[in-house]
Amino acid sequence: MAIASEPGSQAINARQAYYERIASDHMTPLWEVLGALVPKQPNSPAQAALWRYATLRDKVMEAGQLITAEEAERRVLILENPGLPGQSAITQSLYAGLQLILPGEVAPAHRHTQSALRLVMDGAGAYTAVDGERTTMHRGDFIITPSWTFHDHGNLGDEPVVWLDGLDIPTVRFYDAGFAEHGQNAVQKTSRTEGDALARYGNNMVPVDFYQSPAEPTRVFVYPFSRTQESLDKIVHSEPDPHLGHKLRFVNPATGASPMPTIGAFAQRLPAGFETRPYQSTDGTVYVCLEGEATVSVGQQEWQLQRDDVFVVPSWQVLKFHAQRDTTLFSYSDRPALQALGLWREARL
Ligand code: 1HN
Repeated sequence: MAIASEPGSQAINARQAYYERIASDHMTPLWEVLGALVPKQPNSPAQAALWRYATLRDKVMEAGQLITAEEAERRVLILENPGLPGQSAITQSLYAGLQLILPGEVAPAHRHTQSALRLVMDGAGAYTAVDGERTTMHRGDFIITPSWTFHDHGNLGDEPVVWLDGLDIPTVRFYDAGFAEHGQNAVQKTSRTEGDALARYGNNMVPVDFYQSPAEPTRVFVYPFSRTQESLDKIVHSEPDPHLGHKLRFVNPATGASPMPTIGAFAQRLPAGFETRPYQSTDGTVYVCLEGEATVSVGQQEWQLQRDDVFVVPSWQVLKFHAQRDTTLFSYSDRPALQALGLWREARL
């Protein structure tokens, strides 16, 4: 094979002048960017990053003194990836934020094409309503508001309630498919009693004539932490996966697919003393440490995890855990979207 000769300075200057001439016609040479466009492996501009819960809580409580939930519409601090400044993104495809609702407050009803999930972190007495049904939020509950469902939040208790929001905002922005509208009333009227959807669709049965295609979101909009814990507590007595420990994915029970088509969610238990083998996957993933104590390493970074800390693992970065105590992790990622597009890969090292 002939070795390409290096261009002389005259050739370089001629090429540069040519690039400038074609730029005014909105054209640019592929050969200058081909390597970056088609990398040998993912090389995300997103960075591994950790947010300490103590800091998150302090800062969002400060916002509680500066603006009401009603005025803000949603009183949220965005967790912005340090490698993606100004993009309201924690990975290239996903958003994360910490939301606070104070006693007596209402976050008014609206709907949008962006899909959302909540992971309840702190406090009691708040509810989320989704398309006519309320659910009381408990710590560790995983709650969804699928695309185009009306949702509002309220705090009927006497303490601040804080949760993590996960949305597919960058994905919907990428596809230029964002629509939104306000509800008729700030607090939507309820049409079903609390627990109706879980009883109807989330208890090993569905209404007799109910069928869904895999891309349709589940009617189950709350996955109570008590149920998640029950499953993890039972399965820890079996052999853990060497790379993942005991990891379960949340599903639409009617189809077996992800609860929502653009965001997948997972619950994971690492037994005390367990060390995972190195693992990488193309779904950039946001984690919450719900219980326990563990060291996590992501690429060159290493952190000692404390309760409620949030961290992000960008696509293809090598992930390892070492649990000092029984540790429970919640996580969400764009895995179902990548799988639908044939782009999901993992490597077990
Ligand atoms: C939203 O609707 C909520 O409903 C939270 O609580 C965060 C971020 C961007 C767009 C819509 C909510 C959001 C959001």
